[in-house]
Amino acid sequence: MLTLYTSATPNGWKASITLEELGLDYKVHHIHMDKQEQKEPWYLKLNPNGRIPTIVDHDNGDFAVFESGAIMIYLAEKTGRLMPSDVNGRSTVIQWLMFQMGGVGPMMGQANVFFRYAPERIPYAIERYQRECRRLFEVLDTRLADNRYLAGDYSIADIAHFSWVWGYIWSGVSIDGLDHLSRWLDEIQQRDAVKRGQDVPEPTDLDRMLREADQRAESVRGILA
Ligand SMILES: N[C@@H](CCC(=O)N[C@@H](CS)C(=O)NCC(=O)O)C(=O)O
Repeated sequence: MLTLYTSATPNGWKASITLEELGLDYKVHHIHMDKQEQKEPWYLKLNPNGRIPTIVDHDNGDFAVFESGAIMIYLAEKTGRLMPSDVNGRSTVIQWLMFQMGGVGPMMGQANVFFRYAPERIPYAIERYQRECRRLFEVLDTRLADNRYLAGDYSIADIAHFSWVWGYIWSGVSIDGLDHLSRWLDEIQQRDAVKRGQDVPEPTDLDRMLREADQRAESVRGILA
């Protein structure tokens, strides 16, 4: 039995999809980020960075793991699945996982901030992060041209990237012309465990988020006019 502390965000889905794929028994503790629960002292004892996700493994003396990539590696190694144990196979998965942790995740995160949430519209920042996301997507597309999955068999590297790339429209980054990436995205999206994991701790209605964002943009245009 494990506890997952999470919210409905890409980094949270990386942990919940992995737990679902592995069929592990876990309970969900919804961290309400709108109430800043991730900064409360009790939570900082589990995750010094004050962010989601975190897991606590009750079968291992309540061992706590923070950082989504570290959580995925811990769960894969605990079960011996979603990552091979031979040196080269393991390294290949970790390389693509690190590419997500250091590249796709932070860059899409910044694209979201400047494109969706910043109180001031800064075209230089929006273009910089969206262009870098598109470049990173092209790296994934090239890899997927000759490979069904990113690192050998379906692995935590695929789950990590899927959780972020799925929201490309929210980041305002096109995947037009990236046929291999689209094919991979469609395939992973069809997996039952992925669907279940993406509904943790609650379903995300991307269409509604996009409609509401459009309405907000309309009302701002209305005020400015
Ligand atoms: N490198 C961390 C990043 C985690 C992260 O940025 N989580 C976001 C949600 S996706 C968060 O908790 N944001 C709340 C905050 O910054 O206070 C990881 O991969 O676990």
